[in-house]
Amino acid sequence: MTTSLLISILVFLALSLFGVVCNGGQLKKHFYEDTCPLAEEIVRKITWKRVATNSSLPAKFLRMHFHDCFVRGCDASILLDSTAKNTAEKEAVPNLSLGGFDVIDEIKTQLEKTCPGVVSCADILALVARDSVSYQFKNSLWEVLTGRRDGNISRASEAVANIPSPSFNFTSLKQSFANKSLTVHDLVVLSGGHTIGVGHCNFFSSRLYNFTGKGDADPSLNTTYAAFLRNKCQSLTDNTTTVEMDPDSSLSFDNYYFKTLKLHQGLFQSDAALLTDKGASNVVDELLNPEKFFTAFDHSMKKMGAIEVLIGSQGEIRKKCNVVN
Ligand code: HEM
Ligand SMILES: *[C@@H]1O[C@H](CO)[C@@H](O)[C@H](O)[C@H]1NC(C)=O
Ligand SMILES: *[C@@H]1O[C@H](CO)[C@@H](O)[C@H](O)[C@H]1NC(C)=O
Ligand SMILES: *[C@@H]1O[C@H](CO)[C@@H](O)[C@H](O)[C@H]1NC(C)=O
Ligand SMILES: *[C@@H]1O[C@H](CO)[C@@H](O)[C@H](O)[C@H]1NC(C)=O
Ligand SMILES: *[C@@H]1O[C@H](CO)[C@@H](O)[C@H](O)[C@H]1NC(C)=O
Ligand SMILES: *[C@@H]1O[C@H](CO)[C@@H](O)[C@H](O)[C@H]1NC(C)=O
Ligand SMILES: *[C@@H]1O[C@H](CO)[C@@H](O)[C@H](O)[C@H]1NC(C)=O
Ligand SMILES: CC(=O)N[C@H]1CO[C@H](CO)[C@@H](O)[C@@H]1O
Repeated sequence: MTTSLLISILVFLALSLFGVVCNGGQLKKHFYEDTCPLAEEIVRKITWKRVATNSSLPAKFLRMHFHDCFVRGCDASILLDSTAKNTAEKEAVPNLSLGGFDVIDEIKTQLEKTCPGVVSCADILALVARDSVSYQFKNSLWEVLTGRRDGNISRASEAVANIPSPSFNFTSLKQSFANKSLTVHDLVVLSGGHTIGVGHCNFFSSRLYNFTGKGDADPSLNTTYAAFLRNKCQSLTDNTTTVEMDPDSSLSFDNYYFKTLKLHQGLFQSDAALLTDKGASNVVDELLNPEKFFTAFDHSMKKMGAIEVLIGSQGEIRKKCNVVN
């Protein structure tokens, strides 16, 4: 083999590896530049208008995008309604308290007027997640590549199988993320999404009242904070009360989540679990620096937004986001 051939092969391998590691597969920047130039602006305008009057929406959309990507990839399967024959993802227990579907519908209706049949619901959701969270900064917090296409299958059972549970330990969390080609670094960074939004009592109340079945509390939970939470969540069965995941800063996207983790005030076992592994806990320490957190969040969101995406002629462009064509 000639040296130059060997060099070309090495360069090719290095470039492919770079491509896989550094971007979202075959998604692109501004995929709709020619086919629907106003697409991203329309999404942002409507999202910002709605977030301006409803501050709980950014958390809803960030979580919705995560749930979409973890089940059959980011293909808007989370937006599909159940049918007579099929129970859809959005009915699955982990999906409890999803919301904001009406905003997606408003955006889709406008996009179908402007450029019919062009912009996928999967891209709309990825953009809305970014734009809703970014409203606070009037600037895009992370880059969203586009070109996703919509799937036509949505099963509640797959949501249950793929979405990590708040009672997961570190090993199970790591496995769940690895199954989506996400690293421990991504796991810790993306858990930072819990800097906004709320959790229902029943997802963590065993930590307050009956951790090992002996009427005890989780010893890894800050005792002062546990007392505060017991005051909010008065019983093991309370499934209506909600608590801010990042106390006093649950409407602000920042890195305080990692500060609360260090005070042993992570709300779920899955939050507290990030301190139980040396590697993960080192990442927590690194993300106490806000600049590092924002940079890392951009990078990990791009990876999450590229999980098992449909591209090219795969899937379809739905006409309405809640039903297949
Ligand atoms: C690491 C594994 C994760 C687990 C076990 C988990 C679990 C949960 C649970 C149980 C809730 C509360 C839902 C409720 O009571 O209504 C929640 C809320 C939330 N999660 Fe996660 N989550 C995880 C990762 C993520 C990721 C990767 C993101 C996004 C990057 C995210 C974003 C959110 C947001 C924004 C909320 C608040 C939703 C709202 O206010 O309605 N989570 N999560
Ligand atoms: C804000 O949006 C959420 C999710 O759709 C909804 O449950 C809530 O009622 C809305 N709040 C207001 C004030 O419109
Ligand atoms: C791993 O992902 C595949 C799809 O990519 C899914 O079918 C499977 O249930 C997942 N397993 C776990 C343990 O999350
Ligand atoms: C983590 O949870 C899994 C599943 O419940 C269990 O099999 C495993 O033993 C746990 N690992 C540790 C280190 O506790
Ligand atoms: C606590 O857990 C144990 C073992 O699972 C159970 O027998 C007991 O009834 C629980 N206590 C309450 C108050 O639910
Ligand atoms: C909350 O718990 C009650 C009583 O156990 C149950 O009937 C209801 O379906 C639950 N609600 C939700 C939203 O899970
Ligand atoms: C528990 O939280 C309080 C603030 O509420 C903090 O002062 C204390 O250091 C925390 N304890 C631990 C062990 O992190
Ligand atoms: C789902 O989409 C695929 C193309 O991605 C198509 O072959 C299949 O017929 C569709 N199934 C349904 C039920 O629409
Ligand atoms: C928004 C939505 O569809 N939520 C559903 C989540 O799942 C429960 C059942 O566990 C349904 O009752 C909700 O309607």
